[in-house]
Amino acid sequence: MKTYRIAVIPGDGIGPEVINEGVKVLNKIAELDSSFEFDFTYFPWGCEFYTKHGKMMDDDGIDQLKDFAAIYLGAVGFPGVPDHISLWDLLLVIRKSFDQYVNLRPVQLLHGAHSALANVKNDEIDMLFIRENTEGEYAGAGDWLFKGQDNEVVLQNAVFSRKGTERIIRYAFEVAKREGKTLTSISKANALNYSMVFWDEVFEEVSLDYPEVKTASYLVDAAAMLMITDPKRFEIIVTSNLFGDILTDVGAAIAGGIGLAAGANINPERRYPSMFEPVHGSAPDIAGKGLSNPLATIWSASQMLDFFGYKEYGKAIASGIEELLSTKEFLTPDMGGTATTSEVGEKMVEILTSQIKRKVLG
Ligand code: GGG
Repeated sequence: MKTYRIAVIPGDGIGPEVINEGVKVLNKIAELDSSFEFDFTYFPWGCEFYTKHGKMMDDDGIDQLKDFAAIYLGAVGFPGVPDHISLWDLLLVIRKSFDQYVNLRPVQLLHGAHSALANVKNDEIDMLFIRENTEGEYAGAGDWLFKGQDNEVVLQNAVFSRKGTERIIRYAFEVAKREGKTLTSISKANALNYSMVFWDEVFEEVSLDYPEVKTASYLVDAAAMLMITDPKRFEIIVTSNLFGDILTDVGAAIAGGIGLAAGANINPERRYPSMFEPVHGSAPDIAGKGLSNPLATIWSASQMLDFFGYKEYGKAIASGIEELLSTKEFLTPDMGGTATTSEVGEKMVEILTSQIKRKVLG
C-alpha cells in the first residue's frame, strides 16, 4: 500500500476547523480505495505559536517539511500579529523555499453555487488562473528609508526574472495546449513600463512555440471588468503574483463565494512538496463557532489528489460538492444555510462514499 506523508498546518482562526473536514474527506477516499493511505503530521505553526515563541514556525521548519509528499494548509492571520509577519513568515516563505512557482486557482461556477452575477449560466464561468507565485510584486524586495522623518520613503520593488516569467508562461501554454483551451495573459504594460512590457514580450516569444493555442492579452483593469461583464471569454489565464491574488477574489465572487475558492501551490518539478490551501483567510470573527465553510479546503484536497495522479477522485470531490450544493440542505451560513462546518464535512463524506461505491460496484 502506498503511503502519502502529508504535513498539516491548520494555522489560525478557522484554519483548524476547515482542515479537519478536508482530512476527513481524504481519509475516507483512501479507506474506500485501499491501495493508498495518508499519514498526517500536524504542525502547530501560526499566530498562536508566534505569540508564544516570537516566530511563525520553527527555525528549521522548512527542513522539517521538505520530505513530505505535500503540505495541507488552513489559514494564516490573527489580530495581534501584523499581517505582513503572519503572511511572510509562514505562507510566503514556504512558497518561495519550495519553489512553488505555480499557483493554480480554479474559478468555476459549480451547479448549485450562487454567483454574484445575475443570469449567468454555469458553463459561462469556467476558468483556471495560473498565477506566478514566487516573485513579481511579492518578491519582498524594497526598503524603508528615513522612517518617521519628513523625507520618509518606502520602496516596494516588483521582480520579474526571465527564468521566473518564462517558466510560468510556458507552464500556462502547456496547460492550454493539453486542454485545448484559450490562454489569456493579464498584465499592465501601459503603466508598468518595465515589468509588464517585459511580461508581454515574454508572452509573445513563448507563444511562438505554441501556434495551436489561441491567445488574448488584456490590461488588468480591463480584465477585472470583463470577468464581470463577459466571463465566458476566459479559459486559462496567466498573470503575475499580485494581479492573480486580486483577480481570483473577483473570481471567487462570481463563482459562488470565497468559501468555495481553492488553491494549489505547485512545484511542477516535484523537487519539493507542493502545498494545498483554501484561498480564504483565517476569518477570526467566526472562528471556533462551527460557522466556517469547509468546501474550499475540501476542493483543495481534490487538487492534491489530482496532483498525486488520482484524477478520478479529484473529479468525484468536485461533483460531490455540486451534489451537496444542489440539495441545499447542508450549507453553512455564508451560503444561506444553517449547517455547521462539521455537518458539511460529514455530508461530503457520505456523498463521496456512495458515489465511489456506486462506481466500484458499476
Ligand atoms: N488560506 C491561506 C491564507 O490564509 N491566505 C491568506 C492570504 O492573504 N493569502 C495571500 C496569498 O495567497 O498570496
